[in-house]
Amino acid sequence: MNYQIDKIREDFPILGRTVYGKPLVYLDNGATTQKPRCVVDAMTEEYYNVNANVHRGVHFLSQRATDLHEQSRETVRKFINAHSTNEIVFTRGTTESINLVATCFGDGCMDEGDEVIVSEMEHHSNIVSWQLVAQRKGIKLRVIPINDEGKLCLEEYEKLFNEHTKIVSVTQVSNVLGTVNPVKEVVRIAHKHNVPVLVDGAQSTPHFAVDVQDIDCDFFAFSGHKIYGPTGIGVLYGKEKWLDRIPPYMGGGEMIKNVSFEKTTFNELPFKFEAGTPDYIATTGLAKALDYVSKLGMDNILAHEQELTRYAIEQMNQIEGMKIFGPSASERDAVISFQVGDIHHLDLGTLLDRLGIAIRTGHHCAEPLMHRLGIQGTARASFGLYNTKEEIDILVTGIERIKKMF
Ligand code: 7TS
Repeated sequence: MNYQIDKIREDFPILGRTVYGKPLVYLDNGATTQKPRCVVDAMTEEYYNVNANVHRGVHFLSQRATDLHEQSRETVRKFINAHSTNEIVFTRGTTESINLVATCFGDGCMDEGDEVIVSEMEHHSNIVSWQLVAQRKGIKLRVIPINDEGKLCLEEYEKLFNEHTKIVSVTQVSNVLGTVNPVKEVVRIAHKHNVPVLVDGAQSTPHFAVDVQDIDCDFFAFSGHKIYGPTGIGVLYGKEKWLDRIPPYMGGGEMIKNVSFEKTTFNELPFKFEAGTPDYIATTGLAKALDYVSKLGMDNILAHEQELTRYAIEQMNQIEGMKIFGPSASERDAVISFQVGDIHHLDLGTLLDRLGIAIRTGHHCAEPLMHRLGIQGTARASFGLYNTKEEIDILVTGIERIKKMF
């Protein structure tokens, strides 16, 4: 495999910096990823040379900015293999994408007593958005349990369906356990019951190739900043039949066809869901990021990160008192949540930070999962395409050092 890690790391200026005089070891990629120079450069270039509002001007710059923005939509379409750019809605991120579906599907397709199925391992964004609909409309959340390995119980899932089930909303990869869920099977079962599925792709898209037509999901959400793109931009994919059926999310410019005080008609897809000036600079950055990972090859990124994850689990398991949560190395993505003896995860994170090592600690916005695991929180190392085995060695040595202090 021609994966030149030293060269790749040079694309990310921040990886060259130090923290407290130590080289930065950035292992918090599940929270957000660092940006390659090409992403930042493309955005700066657009601000300096192209900037104008999109979809409205007849003038040169506006047309050029619109072209760039719509080319970015096409780049996203290709990246997840959607059928049409009409199915690609730009949002601020996964959270907004999920809220859009919960709100609009909830308003348009759900009545009191109806049910949404989520799982026990969801991020709060895929729980609370539905709870808000539940409060407004009197719908109920049903929950797919997980087993002790941290995998979805599919037999229990199937039992949750009844005539009130209107939608299923599950994550493709757990941001805590790293579990890669069999979303294709989740969708197949739901469709047997004529129920659509929203897949949360926040933690999958940065790590392996996603094909929404193959998964056959009805909605798919992901964030730009977790896939080496800018903050504040994300994507909602939706099958046209569903985007046509559900009402708009926000009202404003861009999302209308005609407005009068008597009657307003809405714009065609995907603009019906894009009220106001979009972050057209960020869409350019996102497209650059997707081009960047595509050029490296999602399969190469996956192979590199799997190797890192296997190595990390092997090395970390040598540490006495180490407890790693989630499935075996071959069944998980590049995220490792762990506890070491009775050292509090916050102490672990704080002391690792003094060694220049950035990890995340806490409940990871998945409190129901923490309850299921019977814990308050964990330390979490999550890898990206630029991490190395040397960095894992530094993490392991760091943990050993901290253990000696306790
Ligand atoms: N869904 C999953 C599975 C996530 O991991 C996250 C963010 C979100 C949704 C929300 O994404 P956002 O971009 O809209 O914020 N997860 C994390 C994390 O694990 N650490 O920080 C953010």
